[in-house]
Amino acid sequence: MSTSTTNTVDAVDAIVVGAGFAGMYMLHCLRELGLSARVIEAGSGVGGTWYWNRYPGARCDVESMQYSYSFSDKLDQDWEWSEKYSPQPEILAYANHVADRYDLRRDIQFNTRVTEATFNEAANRWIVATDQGDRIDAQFCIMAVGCLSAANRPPFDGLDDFQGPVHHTGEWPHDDVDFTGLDVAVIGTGSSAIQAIPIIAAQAKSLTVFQRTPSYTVPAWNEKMDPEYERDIKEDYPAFRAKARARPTGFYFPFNMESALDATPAEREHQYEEAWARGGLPFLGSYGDLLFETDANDTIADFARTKIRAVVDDPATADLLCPDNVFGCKRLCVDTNYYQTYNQPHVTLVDVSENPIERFTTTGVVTNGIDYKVDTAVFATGFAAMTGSFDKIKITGRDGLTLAEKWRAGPRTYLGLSTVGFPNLFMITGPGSPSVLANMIPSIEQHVDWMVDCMGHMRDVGAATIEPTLTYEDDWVKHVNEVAQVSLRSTCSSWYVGANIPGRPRVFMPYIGGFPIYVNKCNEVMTNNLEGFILKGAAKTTTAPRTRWTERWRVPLDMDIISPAAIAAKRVPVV
Ligand code: NA7
Repeated sequence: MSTSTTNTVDAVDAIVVGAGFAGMYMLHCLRELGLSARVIEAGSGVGGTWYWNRYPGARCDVESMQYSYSFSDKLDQDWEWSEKYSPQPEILAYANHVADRYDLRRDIQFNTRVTEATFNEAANRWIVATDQGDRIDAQFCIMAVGCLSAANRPPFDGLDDFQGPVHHTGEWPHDDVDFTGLDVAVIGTGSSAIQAIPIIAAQAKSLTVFQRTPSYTVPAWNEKMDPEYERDIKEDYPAFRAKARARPTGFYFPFNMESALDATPAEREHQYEEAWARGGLPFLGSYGDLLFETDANDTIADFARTKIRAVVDDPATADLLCPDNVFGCKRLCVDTNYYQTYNQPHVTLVDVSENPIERFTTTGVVTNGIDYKVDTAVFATGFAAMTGSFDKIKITGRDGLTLAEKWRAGPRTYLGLSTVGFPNLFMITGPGSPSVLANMIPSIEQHVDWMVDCMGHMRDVGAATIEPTLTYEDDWVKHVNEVAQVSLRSTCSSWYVGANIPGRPRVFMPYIGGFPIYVNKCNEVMTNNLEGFILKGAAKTTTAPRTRWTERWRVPLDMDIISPAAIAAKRVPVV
């Protein structure tokens, strides 16, 4: 579909905002359900996060065999990943393959940004407006806008006067950016920076990294895909998927339920060494209580700091790189040669924790009175997570209430799927769902499957709108907050709580209770005739929803790991 410049109102059953993995799968399912749909996408291609984050070294931190759609065994069998952890171009190629394979592009309008979505109460329909002048009328408005899609660009003084190019990792140019022979600044040391820094350092004449808070990072030990491993999984991919879905993280890895504090120092050392040698996010599964007990967490944090000091030659730089906060409180990073990079003579680490970046000059970055001369700057400064992508659109529900107003003190949803006052507005991996704390693609599929069954049910019973009740929404928000308090994760200033952006309310946004518990809850709500939701206009309210899509989420759970006893004993792996 080409970009429209008309002002006529088009009508479809569902409008989907975003053509990342969420919007693509939603479109595929809507078609199967027999609903008409249009997807609006700001980029010129599909892939969402993997379309925008093209920075050097961008790579998924969930293993390739687990980071893909699971809805088609044929797709699972046909696609081949080349590495243990997929690089961004390969994930984007996969997204394009899916778009071609299911002929998705004909219902996606690219290069178009949704600016407003307004619920018309008289008609029970949404009117969606775009920056290309479109006005689209739809029964359902489905937000597939991504959790990390609104780039945070700190408004440093003097930035407009800086003569060199400035690139944000999350809005990276499509043309190659060549740092050869240049003096480069990288601002930020989160996941994106940690992936990009070793690659940029290999090209640049000099690299100055401005660090406000050091991150913990575990080596990926990335390698070519082991054909035997791939063959084993593909022999029974559905069983492997089921095993992964039964894990709190939505992906499978070895997890030790024991307490770190019950082990002797020698046992712990052995356990951490083994887990470090396996690398990646599963390192956090070394013990069951690492994210619950500060004393337990101290043991893994000490181990990680020892590893940093063993690699980094200069003790002062090593000290700066050693975090002093809870291990895994902020999102754990996964790297290739990050710490080694600081042993190169042309790489400098500048601490801006106490003396923030004051300003940009035409030729540099000033902090603590020192002007660091650079030709170009990379902002690896993260995102307004979870709600930032909603904030970019003026969303108006019943009684003229905007979503931004409703969420002023923090997002409020029922199951992260929908919110009171905004009938027929669905959110894929919205705040209040496991989303970023679980494997994103299964999280997306589970949400979409639930929504498609829900929309199918509405059609079956002739309902015009669906909306949660305030009581159920309040109870869910309370539960999300209570569970978050159990974990040490709620204690630090991460993007999980919105604290990385000045002025945002501090609320732990994702649901930390674990993917299987959450999925069970969604299944239960569906089985109980959409408990907690009000359907209006339905002719036959007693008909139970058919569960054509959600059925595949009724998997046996790994009760050792997610049982109430495990939760009470604070032994739940969260990544
Ligand atoms: P992150 O993890 O939010 O990292 C952003 C980094 O930028 C972090 O080190 C911030 O320091 C730093 N930052 C932000 N603003 C400033 C200012 N004003 N001055 C100096 N430094 C600043 O984003 P990423 O893109 O790396 O990763 C996001 C997720 O993508 C990641 O967790 C994975 O799930 C994939 P701070 O820590 O706030 O002090």
